[in-house]
Amino acid sequence: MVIFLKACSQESAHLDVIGGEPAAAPPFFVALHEPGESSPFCGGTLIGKNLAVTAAHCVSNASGPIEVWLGVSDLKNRPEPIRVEAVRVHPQYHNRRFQHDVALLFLERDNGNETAAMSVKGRAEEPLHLLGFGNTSRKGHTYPDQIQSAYVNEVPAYECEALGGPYKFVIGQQICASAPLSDSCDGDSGGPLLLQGQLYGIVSWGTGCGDPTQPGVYTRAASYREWIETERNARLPIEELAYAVFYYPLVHDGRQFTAGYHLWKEEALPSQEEALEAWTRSYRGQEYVLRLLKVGPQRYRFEFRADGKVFSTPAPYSKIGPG
Ligand code: 4AZ
Repeated sequence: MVIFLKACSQESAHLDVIGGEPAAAPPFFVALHEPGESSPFCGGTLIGKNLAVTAAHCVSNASGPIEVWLGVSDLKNRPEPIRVEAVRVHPQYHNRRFQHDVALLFLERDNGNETAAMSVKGRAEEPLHLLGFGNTSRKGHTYPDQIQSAYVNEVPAYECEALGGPYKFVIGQQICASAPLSDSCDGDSGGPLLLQGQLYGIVSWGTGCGDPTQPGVYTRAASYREWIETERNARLPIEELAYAVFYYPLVHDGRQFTAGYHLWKEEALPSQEEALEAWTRSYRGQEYVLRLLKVGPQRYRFEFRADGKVFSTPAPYSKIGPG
């Protein structure tokens, strides 16, 4: 992250988050590193149980295992590393245009750290908060031990596109942001851009660092909510998948549970009364049956039949509706 302090200048006066004050990392800040290394190569954000989001370009060429530190503020005082069990890079990630620069990290554990909510806002009317251990110098390479924090402002998409060059590939699923004295830089990639404490963007790229006429570009987190749910569900154990059919909008393609997605998209979740009956639907020529069984007052069990198999949730659930 590049932050220019102009001693005694008027410009620095309104950048109240800097001034050499070290920041504290929120518990959901994720620092990616190679096992045995003492400094991170990218940032990320914990967004769910054992689940972090980062930039695709951080992990798409990974040649070995990756570990993370959660909530690390000072690299001289690092918490126990956590192993990344699996990486999922967005299938449309374009490594030259930097579009869909998003990837998921499935962690071995998350220590119960607080997770970041994903912002649903489409436009930031207030400054966006950047956090990272990236390069702090515009020309050279200086990497801090203490996490850096700065604020940048969203630049309208049309202005950003009009800059031409690589910026002409900026799409709606991206955010451009700049500030007179602050920017993200190498090493900040994958890390959070927060709006009101919620995940709004993911550090992706920019032309150089610290030139306010060349904004930083961020992956728009809200554009990937569906994809993230799909991937999250794809890793659920099979007994939980029937439950997921009802609770999440998407289920992993290529498995019989694609039917669940169809149901969710095309139909409202059935009311309690209707849901007590089984109903049959056909999806891509395949029939499936969904049943919601009432097993007590406000207690339900889900059953899902497809491909001649029956899956049932192991325990009754008391909640009906999107989780
Ligand atoms: C990078 O190399 C990088 N100024 C990240 C952000 C920006 C530039 C470069 C934005 O990872």
